[in-house]
Amino acid sequence: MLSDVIAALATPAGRSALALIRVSGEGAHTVAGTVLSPFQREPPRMARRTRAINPQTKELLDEVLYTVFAAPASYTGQDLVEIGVHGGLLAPAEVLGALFAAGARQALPGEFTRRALLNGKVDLLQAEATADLIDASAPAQRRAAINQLDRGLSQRIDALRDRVLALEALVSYEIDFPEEDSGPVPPERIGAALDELRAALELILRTAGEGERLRDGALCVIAGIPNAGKSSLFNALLGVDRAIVTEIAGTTRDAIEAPATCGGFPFRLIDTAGLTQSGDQVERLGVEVSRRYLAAADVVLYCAEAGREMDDEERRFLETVAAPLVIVRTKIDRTGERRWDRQREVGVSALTGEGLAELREELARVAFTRLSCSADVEPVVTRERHRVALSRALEEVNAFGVARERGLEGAVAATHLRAAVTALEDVIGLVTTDDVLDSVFSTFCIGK
Ligand SMILES: Nc1nc2c(ncn2[C@@H]2O[C@H](COP(=O)(O)OP(=O)(O)OP(=O)(O)O)[C@@H](O)[C@H]2O)c(=O)[nH]1
Ligand SMILES: [Mg+2]
Repeated sequence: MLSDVIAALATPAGRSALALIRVSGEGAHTVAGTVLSPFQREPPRMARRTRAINPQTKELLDEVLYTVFAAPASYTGQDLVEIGVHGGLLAPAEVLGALFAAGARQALPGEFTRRALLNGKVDLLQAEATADLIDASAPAQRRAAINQLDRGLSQRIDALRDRVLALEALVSYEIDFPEEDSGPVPPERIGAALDELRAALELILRTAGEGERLRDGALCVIAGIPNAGKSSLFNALLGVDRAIVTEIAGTTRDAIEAPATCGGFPFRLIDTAGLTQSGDQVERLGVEVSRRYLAAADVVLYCAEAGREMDDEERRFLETVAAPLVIVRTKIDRTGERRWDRQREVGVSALTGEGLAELREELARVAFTRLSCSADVEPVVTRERHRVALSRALEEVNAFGVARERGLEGAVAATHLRAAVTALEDVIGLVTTDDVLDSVFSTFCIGK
């Protein structure tokens, strides 16, 4: 299964100038050679022009450009052929169909990259970064993905693993010479190495919150009393009229979600029903939904009209908000309403667009404090999978410290370091079980 010949369209289906088909596996050259005529394996990595022919009917399907790669020097590490065909719906489908007739089978989502991983061409972090790069919609997501693809995060994890291995070596030295009172390794040295390791693990784990937010988009909930201008602001930030706006209080009944990019960072904007103690049942349900979103928010954008004093109820509400808060003064275009606390509040007009750029920057600063400050891209932990494994490594390192303090036998304490190494190797994917791979690759597109 890991070496049979697979083929897939690597570009999206639809009207386009060109499309790319990939064929990989043991015998990929033979399969391609059945369809492409003339076909030449040598020298590899050279683009050549040829004709794609249906092997059964001998019908000419397309004029194509192909490149042969010989194992292990290819994306998958296997024999591979890339065929550039004309785009559109038919030419790629006909050539692909001919390849299937010649013995290839349709590749599963992510199967090319999965083979690359199994053949040691990329590690699991790089494979994940490939998918992240394809899915990136905000510039910051692309920067993080390309950094991870370039082994930024992998190198960081490698370095942590080296630290644990070094500590393991120090400890094993101690185990080998138990009779020497202080041992050949001063205990302070082990203590210092342990502290450094712990600090390094904590440092990378601290990037997890923003890192995961960077992949999923920060949940930004727009709240405020009815008619405050929430839906208008939501539409203005999106640049399209998604939510209905009227002068009637209680227009929005349900939460509406839409993705948006602010200051280069990804957000999931939620427009909500105005917070009120309404008697209307539908409206009450809407308010209930708003409260649930508020509990999960990464940042709350609170709207209040400029020039209007907030009442006690609003103030009480603001005190209950757990997430970082951005207070927005809306409708600043209205004459005589240009008063607001410029130190702590952002004034905007959905009508004229004034203040929107500042608001976007403020949102990025609040939801991505660390990432928006570090000009160069530091590797960040972008998935729950990484965070869980790194936390496990930290727990084991801490358990090692406790075992030493309690004076446990060196060999027993050292088992925790072994477990920490395993946890770090899980992050990079050195030894990865099929179900982990299945869950990573299930989200890939076909042809990657
Ligand atoms: N002049 C001006 N009017 C605005 C602005 N933003 C909103 N409005 C008006 O204020 C009214 C309410 O706006 P909405 O965006 O529906 O307010 P909301 O907070 O979503 O209201 P509910 O969904 O009912 O809670 C509408 O009549 C809008 O046209 C603005 O920036 N300037
Ligand atoms: Mg509304």
